[in-house]
Amino acid sequence: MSNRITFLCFIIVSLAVVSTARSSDSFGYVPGELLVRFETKPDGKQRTLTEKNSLLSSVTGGDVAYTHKIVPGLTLVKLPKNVTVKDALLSFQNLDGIIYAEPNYRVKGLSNFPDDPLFDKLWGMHNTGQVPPGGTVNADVNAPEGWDIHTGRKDIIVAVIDSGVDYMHPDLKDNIWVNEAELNGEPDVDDDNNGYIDDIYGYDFCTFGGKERDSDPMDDYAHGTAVAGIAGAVGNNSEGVTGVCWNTSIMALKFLNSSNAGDVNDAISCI
Ligand SMILES: [Ca+2]
Ligand SMILES: [Ca+2]
Ligand SMILES: [Ca+2]
Ligand SMILES: [Ca+2]
Repeated sequence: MSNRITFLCFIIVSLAVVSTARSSDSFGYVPGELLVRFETKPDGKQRTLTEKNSLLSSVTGGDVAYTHKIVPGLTLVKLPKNVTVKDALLSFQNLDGIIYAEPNYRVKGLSNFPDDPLFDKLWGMHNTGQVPPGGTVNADVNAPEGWDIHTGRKDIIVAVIDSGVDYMHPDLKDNIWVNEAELNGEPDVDDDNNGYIDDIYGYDFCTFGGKERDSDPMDDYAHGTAVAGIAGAVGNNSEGVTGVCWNTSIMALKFLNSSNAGDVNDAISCI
């Protein structure tokens, strides 16, 4: 079970990395501006404004518009109208007297926080040190960063192979996979001809301790439901928690019995 949770974590971490890369592409940078850091002079002093502008005029030109105090020599440079950021970067980066130059990148604050009332308990998604008090800030999967890009898709089915799933749970029912052919079909008939009769929400493959297989994967141990919630509790629905995916289709496949015991053969059958 923990392997599956880890796998989900990897997915969302990957999403967050993609998110960062895409952000700088899609938001871009402020045209006509560069952040330029000037070297300290050999005598240990900073260049004067005139000296800085003079250095800039030796290449593309430009004017120092703002001097930061927190980083010695760091300035905002406004470029002449006919000079692109790209061209100025090439010139400035190879110029003696300049430590570095970079675009004035636009950035965007995280906005996609769900309204689920228990979201603040989910430190694995977004850790502000809230649980337990004094927890490690940002020891999490950066879920909000991922949600700025994507919150999931109904057409991607997530199979939860566990003790079953409470497919009636108020914070899961809208994200449960449904086999429409069986839902609208005949009882005791394999309507979609897939080898399983009445597999509406998934299937119960558990035979442990002499139990019979059947079409109802309702959770009777509560572990599979918790796993399903991590993967795909409905997000931003003002209810309970949220899953890594706000929207998804969870297929309930049961192989563990009501005492959380099962066997490998039944687990394979779920797959
Ligand atoms: Ca984080
Ligand atoms: Ca069927
Ligand atoms: Ca049927
Ligand atoms: Ca929810």
